[in-house]
Amino acid sequence: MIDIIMNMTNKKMTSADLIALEEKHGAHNYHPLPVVLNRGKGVNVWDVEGKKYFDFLSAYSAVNQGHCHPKIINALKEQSDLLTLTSRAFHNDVLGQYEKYVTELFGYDKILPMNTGVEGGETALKLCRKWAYKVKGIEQNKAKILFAENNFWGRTLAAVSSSTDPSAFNDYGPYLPGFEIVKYNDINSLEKALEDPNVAGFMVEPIQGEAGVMVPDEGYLKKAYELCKSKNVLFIADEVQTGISRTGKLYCCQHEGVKPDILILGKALSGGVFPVSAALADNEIMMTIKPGEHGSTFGGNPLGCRVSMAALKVAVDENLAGNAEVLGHIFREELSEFAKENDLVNSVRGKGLLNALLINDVEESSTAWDICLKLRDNGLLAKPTHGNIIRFAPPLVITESELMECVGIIKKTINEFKR
Ligand code: IF1
Repeated sequence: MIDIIMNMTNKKMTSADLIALEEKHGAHNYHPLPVVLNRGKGVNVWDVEGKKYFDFLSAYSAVNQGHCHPKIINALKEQSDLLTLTSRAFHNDVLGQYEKYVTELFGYDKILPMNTGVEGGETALKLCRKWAYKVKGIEQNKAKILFAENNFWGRTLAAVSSSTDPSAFNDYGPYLPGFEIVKYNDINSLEKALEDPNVAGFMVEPIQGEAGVMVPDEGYLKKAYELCKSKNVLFIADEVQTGISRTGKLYCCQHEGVKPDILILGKALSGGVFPVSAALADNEIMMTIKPGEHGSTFGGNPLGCRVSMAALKVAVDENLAGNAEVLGHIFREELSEFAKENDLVNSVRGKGLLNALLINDVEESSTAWDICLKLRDNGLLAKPTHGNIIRFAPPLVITESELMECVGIIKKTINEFKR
């Protein structure tokens, strides 16, 4: 354990000391739950005072494989002693092997490796525009891309230009043009927007995470995909949060047999050990970008590729999708029953181990936050997505007995909660 010692007093720094450092020296662009973590293993994390917690956020589904999975950490350690970064000015001996493994696993001709989820999204949109002009034949600078209301795909100016959430886009104008909004889970809304021949793509989350784990109607993704195909429009799936076994399949669109034209991955693509993201597509789309037309210093670096290969192998070898499917049903059954007997809980929704609890209060309330503070006191970490919605997303390595222990903590906390 690395003890962080204050030089002057030789005193171990407390959570309060460390929060004060962030307050004084860091931008105030977050409002974290007041807990300071310094260790993680599997489904558990520990704070600097040594208190143990169940992690029910998984860094927003980046730690699907569990904290510090030995196989992923070993890959990181091995490669970090060999070669970490060459840039794409030169080849390295890992990238090609990684690209073969990932494209065969997901069933695509090619992958364009990036780092953060939002870079994966940006890559997908640039591919979509290139394809619009070079393949579909839309007039230059006229291509339109559709997004779903309440989408979230990151914090860049392009991402906030497509957002319908004022807290995401306020004071960041002027916004990128060529983006239009359709209602989520509404085929008629999409059909109407697709009448415009300049539409080149529709980018959508198969389940909207930040919006509050909004699961669309059965068949929505399939119908949306077919509508796009009928209009020669690219169906782009943002699976940064729903991908890598989280919802009970390798990626969420597989529940409806949909193979997106462009698949965006991130977060658990590396098991939360190193920033790795990607856009996957077949040649007609991927080959529209020529050498020098897109990339990134760290994109496809050997360290990230080795880590990502290990993370994907863990997801497959440990059947994390199967575990998520089975335990997700148990979680929703338990909490649905609980909702019937507790008037504070409205309902539970989700797929696999991406779930949310709807609290009987208004969106602007602090109830969900206050419940999360009590959950923290009781040894479980979760965070609200809205004032009345709590997301529950544990690492997919969780066992049934650990899940039932956590269901007990959630029920106990809510039963004892007083507004
Ligand atoms: C924050 C939210 C979740 C994502 C989807 C792309 C990205 C994300 C579906 C971009 C990232 C993160 C960002 C992080 C908190 C978290 C988040 F609350 F912001 F909205 F998960 F819901 N597509 N989501 O969920 O990936 O560039 O961050 O690697 O910004 O606070 P990124």
